[in-house]
Amino acid sequence: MEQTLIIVKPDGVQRGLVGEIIARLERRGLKLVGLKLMQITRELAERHYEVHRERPFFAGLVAYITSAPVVVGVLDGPRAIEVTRATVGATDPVKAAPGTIRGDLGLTIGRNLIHASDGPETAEREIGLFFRPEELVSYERAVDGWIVEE
Ligand code: D4T
Repeated sequence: MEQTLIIVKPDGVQRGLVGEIIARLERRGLKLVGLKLMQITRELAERHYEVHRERPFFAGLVAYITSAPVVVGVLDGPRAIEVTRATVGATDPVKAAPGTIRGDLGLTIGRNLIHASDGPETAEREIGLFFRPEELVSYERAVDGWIVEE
């Protein structure tokens, strides 16, 4: 099993789309093992988006992600990182396929509703940035055998 971090960004929370967005990921069969509402500080935002520090959109990106509360979660499942990215859709909602979260609910890259980790190393790093180990819960669901073959 693999774990990945998602952030329902401020626009998702403000637009009342938290349930809709998380429901789509739950319906795929992914299991929530961590979830919380929080306001991201500037320091945390800068660490999270460290790789984009030199990019022209960095200041706007940090301002946006810290502008209002977000919902952060950790999803667990087989190939959870790739499955989540596919469900989320392309970074730019204009290019995101219909049927994806961004393709159905978003319009512009600067308000693209959700973040999802893009690889195993980033997932581990990002989960560590947003969750303490004791905030993640390990549990089984009765339905698991109907989602993943033994
Ligand atoms: P996140 O990290 O938010 O899940 O987005 P992606 O993984 O899909 O895309 P990314 O890291 O390349 O971009 C991070 C973040 O920056 C915004 N952005 C990006 C932007 O405002 N303008 C741009 O030109 C790019 C490339 C959107 C997502």
